[in-house]
Amino acid sequence: MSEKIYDVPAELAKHAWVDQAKYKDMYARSIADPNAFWAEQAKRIDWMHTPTRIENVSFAPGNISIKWFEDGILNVAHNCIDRHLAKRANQTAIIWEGDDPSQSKHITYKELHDEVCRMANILRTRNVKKGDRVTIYLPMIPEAAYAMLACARIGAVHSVVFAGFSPDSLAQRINDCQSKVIITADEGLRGGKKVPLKANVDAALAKADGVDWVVVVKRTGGKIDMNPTRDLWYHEAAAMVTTECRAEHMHAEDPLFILYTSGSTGQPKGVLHTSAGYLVFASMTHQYVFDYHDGDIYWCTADVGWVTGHSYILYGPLANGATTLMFEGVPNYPDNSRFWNVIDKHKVNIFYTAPTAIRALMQSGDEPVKKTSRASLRLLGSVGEPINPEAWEWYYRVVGDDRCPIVDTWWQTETGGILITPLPGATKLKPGSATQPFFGVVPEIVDADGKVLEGETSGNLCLTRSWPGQMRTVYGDHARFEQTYFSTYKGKYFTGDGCRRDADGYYWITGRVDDVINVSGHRMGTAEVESALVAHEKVSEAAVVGYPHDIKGQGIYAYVTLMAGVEPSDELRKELVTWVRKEIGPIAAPDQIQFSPGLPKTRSGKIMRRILRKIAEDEPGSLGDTSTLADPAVVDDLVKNRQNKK
Ligand code: 6R9
Repeated sequence: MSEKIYDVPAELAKHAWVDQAKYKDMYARSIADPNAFWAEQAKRIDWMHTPTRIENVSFAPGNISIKWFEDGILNVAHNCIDRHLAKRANQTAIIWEGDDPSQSKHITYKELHDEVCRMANILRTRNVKKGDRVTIYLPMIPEAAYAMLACARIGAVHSVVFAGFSPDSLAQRINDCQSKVIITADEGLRGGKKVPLKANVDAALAKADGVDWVVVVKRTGGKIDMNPTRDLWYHEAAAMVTTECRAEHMHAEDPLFILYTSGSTGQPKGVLHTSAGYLVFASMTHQYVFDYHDGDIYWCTADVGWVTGHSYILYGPLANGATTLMFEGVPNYPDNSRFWNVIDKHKVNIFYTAPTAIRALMQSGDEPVKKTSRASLRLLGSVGEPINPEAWEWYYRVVGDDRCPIVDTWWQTETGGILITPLPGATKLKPGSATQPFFGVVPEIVDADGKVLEGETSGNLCLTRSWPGQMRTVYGDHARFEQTYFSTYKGKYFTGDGCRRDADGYYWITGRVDDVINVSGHRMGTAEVESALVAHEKVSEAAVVGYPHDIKGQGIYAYVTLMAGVEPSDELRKELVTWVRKEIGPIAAPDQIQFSPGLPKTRSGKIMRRILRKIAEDEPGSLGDTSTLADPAVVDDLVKNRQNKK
């Protein structure tokens, strides 16, 4: 671990929202009197009724209940748009940068208002009501923002499904939350390649019921099928509605969105976020963590299909009246300078991306970065997985020219917003550490038995208190919510992450301790990839683990046992990779497949994943005790045929 320390730049501290003294003071107040602290923060948004009850939370076994600002009434879209119009009607809300570098546009707050109202009216005239679910399956085009905010405006609950997911994954998510409407595009465009979104929706709807309407945005003009009784073109419907649409009065705890995420077992969970607490927290963290000031150009490279896109492309920045950049493309198209060219083109001040992108770009050397200016940059951010100190140093030195602090922000879909992070004007940086808790956040490190570990230590990361952005439930399955997050360590929220606390009280997230792997910053349940593999007719059994991967952080390593009589071959390997891509989506494609006649099982039939992980990591010398295996001999074969020999 690197122990280099980077001081807060003096100039930055002078103008920052929060310096070191203020961090200490505000943090202490947030813990000593959360009700007073969050009542004050609630003022950052507009209310139709100001809340008088602030925190009402129970983490008690059998009674997990999380409510914030519960008697408040508000509308999230009003807060992200209408309330800014008096001052910012002509300010750019969204800069859209297309996949093709010659395409970009600026959307003002007034234009955003009009387009969101149109989309909202399209939904309203098709009978979408408060509480109804709408699935959004769109590429990174402005209509994705219009669609999300339109739902918020009329009180519908959006479920955005990443446009890289397969028809099956989409169908599963549509069914789980029973969406009435799907909003999609003809095709997506990424790195010059087309993605058949409408065709995927058609395939998904062959397996999903209850969808009345499919709204189709024309992006590429590619040929698609339109079902005349179900599908409508967005541009045609938009021409028939007005640019005014009343914002629904919503209770603080009314659902805002569902976002599916992978866990260690079973199907993806519908993480449910509600209106007020989520918005207050997204807005506050966006302002303080990125030290956002009026006039800044802010760019988060995530996709709106992930929580980072929800909180830090859309809701946080727009609640703060910011100019937020939305990028349709990829980091290496048309070439490896794309990010830096976009920064120069739009004079980006704050840039927030993922370690996997940094590592990939680092591989092509300094030149593609150095030939650009990047003089506008003031602050850099990282999210999605642990950033290794080498990548951190390169990001700092080459991208930021030794000038821009890096905020390494730890959080999760479940947390709604950033929880452990530096504040750029307050926190000294250590490469690889997410540093210190945000206001109101109390991390605790526990051992396997739940014993609280003090001081310099490492173990499993829990949070002992609620914060306003916390998820409220698993959609339709509150028991699973409790089981997943509150049953391992009673009375506290368990994050699923391992963590080290150093002598300075800095937190270092070490990665997942459950059967979730993090591939290029995307969360994947090993169980999901396993069930996709065993759904193939030639596969009898599969076990999937993560292994260290230079660019992706973790790669997917699959052990596959074939049906009797099926011969292993490279062809079959390719077939299985294609199969998983089709079943789940390209992000779940295994990097390594090892055909293994047997898997290491205990006498009670449990697969010993510890052994599989060590073999995948190419560390056959440290398998530990294998004597409890039903057949210790299978290990020799696994070791001999491992795929990842260094
Ligand atoms: C926001 C997001 C959550 C998991 C989380 C952890 C990992 C995210 C991190 C990080 C180390 C960071 N993670 N940020 N690990 N340092 N700065 O990524 O949400 O997709 O739900 O993933 O990602 O393992 O538990 P999500």
